[in-house]
Amino acid sequence: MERFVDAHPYAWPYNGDLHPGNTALVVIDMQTDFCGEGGYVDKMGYDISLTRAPIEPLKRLMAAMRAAGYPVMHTREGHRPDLSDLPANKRWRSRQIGTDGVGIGDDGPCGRILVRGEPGWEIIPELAPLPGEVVIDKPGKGSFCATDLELILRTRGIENLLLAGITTDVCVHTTMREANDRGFECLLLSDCTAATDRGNHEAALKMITMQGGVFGVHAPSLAVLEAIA
Ligand code: C5J
Repeated sequence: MERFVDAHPYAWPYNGDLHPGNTALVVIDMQTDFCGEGGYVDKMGYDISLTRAPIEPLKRLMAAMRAAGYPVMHTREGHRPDLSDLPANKRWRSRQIGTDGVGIGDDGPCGRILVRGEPGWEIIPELAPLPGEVVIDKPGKGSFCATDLELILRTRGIENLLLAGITTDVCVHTTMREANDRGFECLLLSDCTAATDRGNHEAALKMITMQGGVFGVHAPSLAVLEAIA
């Protein structure tokens, strides 16, 4: 049976082959550092109500996808405590934002910023992975760079990716582009993603719709819930 999500700019997936055996939800970087009080994004001075907006729709979507048997995977951006995987330019840039010169790897209100094992680096409790769910630790913005995500997806026969999380214009878009280039059929969830700037979120959605869906499609979670019901 063919199954499609009502998405933009085309009904997704392109071939109507959508089932729990070939489709995964990837929830990107829903960590305190990106949406919690005292985390990296908060400390940089951005409005965390924007990056917290996906939490409720994501909770509903994750519950429905788990109930329907779809795999749910998670990513966390972060660095080794010795910072051996933190490029010097990434650290330098992160120290330019805000007033205190504190950036990635330095002490902040939620522990060392974006360092693995620190409180700010943890996925927020509302969206915590269930035991057995795949969690990918990534040092960069994309989820495929320097990780075993592609190997895990290929091993499980995953062809379609539903992408959620934060931020739309940075880690979610980078992951979508990486996945698209690897041949995965991608859908970005418009209400389960957010950016630190509303305009960037909208622009990131628009970019997807160019050239007939240059990286895939976007759709609200309701459209996915209807398709998998
Ligand atoms: C950023 C992310 N924005 N998860 N990371 O630095 O989008």
